[in-house]
Amino acid sequence: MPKAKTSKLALPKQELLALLDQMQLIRSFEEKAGQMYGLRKIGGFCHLYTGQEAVAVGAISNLNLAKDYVLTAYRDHGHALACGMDPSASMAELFGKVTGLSRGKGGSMHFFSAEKHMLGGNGIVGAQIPIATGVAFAQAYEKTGGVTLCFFGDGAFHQGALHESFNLARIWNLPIVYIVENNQWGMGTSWKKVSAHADFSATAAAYSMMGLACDGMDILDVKSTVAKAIEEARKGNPVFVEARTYRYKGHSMSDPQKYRTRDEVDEYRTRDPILYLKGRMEDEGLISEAEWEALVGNTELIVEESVRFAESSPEPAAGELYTDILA
Ligand SMILES: Cc1ncc(C[n+]2csc(CCOP(=O)(O)OP(=O)(O)O)c2C)c(N)n1
Ligand SMILES: [Mg+2]
Repeated sequence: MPKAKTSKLALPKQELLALLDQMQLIRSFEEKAGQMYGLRKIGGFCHLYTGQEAVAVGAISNLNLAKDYVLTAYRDHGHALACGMDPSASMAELFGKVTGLSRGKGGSMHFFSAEKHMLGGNGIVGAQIPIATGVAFAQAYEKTGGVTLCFFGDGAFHQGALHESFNLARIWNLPIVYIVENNQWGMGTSWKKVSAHADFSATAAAYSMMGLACDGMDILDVKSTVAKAIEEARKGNPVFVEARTYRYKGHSMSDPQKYRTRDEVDEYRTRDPILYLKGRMEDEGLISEAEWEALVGNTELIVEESVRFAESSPEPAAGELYTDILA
């Protein structure tokens, strides 16, 4: 079901190209990570973000990461790259190398950068929600003018910690935007089977919060919706945004995907967020085939280089086993 093309693109060409470029970098990175997992260069848990690129890139493109913060769940590679974290250090983290973002000790689920204001990556479903609420509390308390974007999945929506956090965010007027990436599935369970409400964003009303919904396959809709949410949040009004999206790959690398049909996946692929933006730009003469090929070629070079870097980096030394960890 291709999306109906609406109004003219509201952003300048360079900005659109940058969004397309970031989404394509995430796509290339994730495809390479999948291959490297197959070759056993990467071990442990690994959850790919393919299909959801428009959500992280569209939302995070609105931030000023000098003062704003991002927190997310374990499907975190896309958010990290959208925050400007280094693809080579990201790949090295997946490889468990000392040059990785978390010195090779965090792995796929624990990408983190204090410098880039990306505070993880969290393997416990919903755990980042109260943590992000605390970050927003600090921003308000210290009057930094910053906001926090807190991403989580549809599977986290029913966690008690989310509802406690929403309540606190409202009564303390915290500068936070909660974004549920409703990719339709929590592991192998349809969100429809476990949700009492068919419209997540409507539940914001229960906390006197603004609730917004956007098409997570359309980066322009994500970007403008989250921009509006951030504007509210900076005034001390927390906002809850639902982005309807879809993950193309299995939940993690060991998922036989028996719970969904190939047709369902193929249907969403016809609305691919990257091809959608590219198509809209082509319609308005804002990208040529040569520009597109150059963009794809460049992201592939960056990703190839990230693999070279990860392969050639050393493992953490055995004596480092107990450093930089909390136990
Ligand atoms: C507290 C907790 N319960 C259960 C799990 C096991 N688990 C890992 S991912 C997941 C599904 C989460 O789905 P969703 O929030 O929709 O995120 P998605 O994988 O779709 O990005 C579950 C139940 C966990 N990691 N933490
Ligand atoms: Mg989900």
